[in-house]
Amino acid sequence: MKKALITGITGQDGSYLAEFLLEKGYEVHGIKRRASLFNTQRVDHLYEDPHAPAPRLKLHYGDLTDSSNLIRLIRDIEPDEVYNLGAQSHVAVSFEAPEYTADVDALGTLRLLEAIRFLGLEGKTRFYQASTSELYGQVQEVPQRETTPFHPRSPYAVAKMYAYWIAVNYREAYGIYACNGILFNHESPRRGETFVTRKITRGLANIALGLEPCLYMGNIDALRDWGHAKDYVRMQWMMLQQEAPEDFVIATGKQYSVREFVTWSAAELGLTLEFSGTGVDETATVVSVDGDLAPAVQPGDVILRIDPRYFRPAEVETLLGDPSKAKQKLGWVPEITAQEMCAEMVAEDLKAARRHALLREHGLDLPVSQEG
Ligand code: NDP
Ligand code: GDR
Repeated sequence: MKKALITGITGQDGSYLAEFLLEKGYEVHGIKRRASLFNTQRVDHLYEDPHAPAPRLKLHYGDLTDSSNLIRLIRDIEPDEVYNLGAQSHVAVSFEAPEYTADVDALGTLRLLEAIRFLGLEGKTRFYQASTSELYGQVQEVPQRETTPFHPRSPYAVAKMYAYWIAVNYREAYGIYACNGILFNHESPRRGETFVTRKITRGLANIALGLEPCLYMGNIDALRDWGHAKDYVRMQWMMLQQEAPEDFVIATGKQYSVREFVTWSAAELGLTLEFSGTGVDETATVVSVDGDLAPAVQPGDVILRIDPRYFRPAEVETLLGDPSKAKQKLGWVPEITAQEMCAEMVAEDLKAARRHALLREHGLDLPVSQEG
């Protein structure tokens, strides 16, 4: 039985990848962080009682800032594959916590590679690095492919650039089978609530049921190439099954604006919007309401405003990937469109909003947070 170790198993991608590898018959080990509240919601459905005869999912406490912990885990597990998905992954937060982001995202990657080398596992353990389209930042070529020069635009992207190159370096210097997946934005109903797509689907579902009055957004002109996390974790595994390690761009090759994503999400709730004004004065007003999914909304309601607090000190305005290499060499093509993904996300967030509304009806209210 092959063994995989996933850092970031409690995150969006980690949870889908764990499901995928368990289905493939792997023994899956994951690193979770100690927190004062439970933080394993995304993998709880995969949980197996550790007292069961042979559980195939095992979670270990650890942290990418702790070398001795990483060395001990890799020594004990001797994984065939390490998927380094753990990161402080929020671009805007990286401007607030640049040093911590560098420690986890850049040096954390080095610590894992050093552990593999130090333990003499170069010939056994294959390494996947969660690289990112944020490396392209201020884009030098459209669409972006494996050979496009990097110009990172945030402390997150600069840290990920170090991680990218240290993975390449350990491949060249020590022969470690290390691959970078340069993944463009990918989302799902498990996406963190402060990333833009989830903020929109969750916010509009809450507005539909009267739990929030208005969505406050940053730069809705930003253009992204959005795929579904389920499609993207399949590719993370495929990359490590090749004879020789290589880096791949993973994207859909289609680009939409944040404003378009808002329009699709509203349409899923039966709402037609009109955007008016420019810059910080732009708003979205409801023009018509079809069906009964948004009982709390009336035509004329302003449900989106711009709040400059969500602008970033340096913005990545546009990203569009070219996944041709992944298609040609690995036969990978994304199966879920951005619109289908948006519909799935809205449907899930509407269910959550209904649960919340029901609690409120019974006097058991919870606060609704809208940071991000
Ligand atoms: P998430 O933010 O959902 O998950 C990040 C994971 O990393 C969580 O499990 C988190 O733990 C863990 N983590 C954070 N800090 C540490 C630390 N110090 N030590 C150990 N673990 C830590 O990210 P995604 O699942 O969306 O992304 C996975 C990876 O892919 C990340 O590296 C991200 O930067 C990268 N990426 C993501 C893209 C996307 O569009 N989703 C695109 C390109 C790259 P906890 O649950 O406790 O917070
Ligand atoms: P990104 O994702 O920065 O691309 O990083 P995010 O969803 O946070 O932002 C996408 C774009 O939307 C704009 N935007 C807003 N973003 C947020 N979060 N909140 C808002 O209110 C808002 N309004 C507009 C942003 O300015 C940006 O242009 C994600 C992360 O998953 C990274 O870890 C990953 O590496 C990259 O995708 C690829």
